[in-house]
Amino acid sequence: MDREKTFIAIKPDGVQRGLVSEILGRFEQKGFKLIGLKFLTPSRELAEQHYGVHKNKPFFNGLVEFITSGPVVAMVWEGEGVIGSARKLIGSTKPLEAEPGTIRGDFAVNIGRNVIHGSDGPETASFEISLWFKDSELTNWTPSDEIWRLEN
Ligand code: D4T
Repeated sequence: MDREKTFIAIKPDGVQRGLVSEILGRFEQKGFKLIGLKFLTPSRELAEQHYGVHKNKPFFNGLVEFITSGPVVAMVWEGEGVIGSARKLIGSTKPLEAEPGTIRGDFAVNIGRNVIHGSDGPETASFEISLWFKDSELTNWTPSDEIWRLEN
């Protein structure tokens, strides 16, 4: 399987609730590689672009208000199958339907406060990565224990 990249964001509720280290740890422990990380309060323009596909949905304005309401941890993670695997680690969009053991299953109850975002496919991932990060903000590096996690 190809090495993929995905965009992950800890939303303002996850930051405010002190869940940053817990969430980062789950991705690290799984074995994915962090290649981009920033902490920012998104502008309205960035939020509207990020959630552009939901522009005509009734929850769009509330969603943009929420995501711009405070700091967000924006990340790019790399690894084999990372896009789908991250969605599994995150769990269902509706936290009450998310399995225990997933991030939303363990830490959320409400769809409008579901703690974390993850790209839902390869095209979305490349769109979101280029929306939130410049190429120069992504770091290519080799973790020293990589041979113990990847056969080749
Ligand atoms: P994100 O994009 O935040 O990772 O969520 P998902 O990929 O899991 O889910 P989504 O695109 O369907 O929804 C985007 C975002 O909108 C919020 N939302 C969604 C909401 O507040 N009310 C709603 O009724 C829906 C469907 C939650 C996630």
